[in-house]
Amino acid sequence: MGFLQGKRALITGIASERSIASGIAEAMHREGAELAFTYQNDKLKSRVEKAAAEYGSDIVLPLDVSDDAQIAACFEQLGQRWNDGFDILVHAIAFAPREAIAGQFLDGLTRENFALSHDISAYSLAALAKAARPAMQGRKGAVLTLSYLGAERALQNYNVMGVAKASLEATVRYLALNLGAEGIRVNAISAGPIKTLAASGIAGFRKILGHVEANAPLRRTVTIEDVGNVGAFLCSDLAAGVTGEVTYVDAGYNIVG
Ligand code: 0WD
Repeated sequence: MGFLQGKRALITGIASERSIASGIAEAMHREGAELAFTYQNDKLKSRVEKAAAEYGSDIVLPLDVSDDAQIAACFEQLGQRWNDGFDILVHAIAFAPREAIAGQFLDGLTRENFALSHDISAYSLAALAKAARPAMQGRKGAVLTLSYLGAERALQNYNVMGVAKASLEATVRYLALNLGAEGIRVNAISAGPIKTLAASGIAGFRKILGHVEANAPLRRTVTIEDVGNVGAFLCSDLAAGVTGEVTYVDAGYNIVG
């Protein structure tokens, strides 16, 4: 029996089969969880429907996190399918305008770029947790999000996304404090670089992959399977004593100088 048997998980952020959310879905499905999915826009709808079908799910809901009405509608529709609640919320969403994640921090900085990056990449975690909260009562719930080393260190090109990830990690801690009394845990995985659609927007990304391969203690980059397995664990009762944490899944890169 898988360690997520009997759990229901809502997975956001699938944009392709290379998405980190796809790796998390795969691991959660393997461990016995029942899955539901969201897609950002019509362009992604059929792709997410196909992924859902592979996991035996026909719960596929639209969700652009920049729109409050869509957030409300998503959880309302989910409640019609899972009317006695659900256990796991996976937030695998981030966005920054391309010009803001290339070159010098100040060159791509505008009030609009800063606000948009924080809105989609950090505020959305709190907004989704707030909307999910009523349905996660009394079930040992777990919320998981994805961060990156740029939250802690000033990395070339990552720029405003690093500032948004710092906000995301602080949001994890405040959510954990707020929701702990309700038995809901909130954690982040800080993943090493993985070639996905979002990552290809970051200038110099290939160079970063090579640098990690050469310098990480494990001398390799991580895969979406590596991240998926740890994500499944963190959202399971095996991790019942862990909340408010940022867990690195990066082949050890963050510990080297
Ligand atoms: O190296 C990497 N790939 C790392 C990614 C290292 C460490 C962390 N992460 C994080 C990302 O910052 C993000 O938070 O992992 C999370 C998932 O990213 P991913 O799997 O690397 O990227 P991708 O497959 O592109 O999925 C992210 C998706 C978007 O894809 P695109 O590329 O189309 O922007 O986030 C979704 C969207 O589908 N997304 C939204 N969903 C709902 N509403 C929105 C939105 N407004 N904006 C983006």
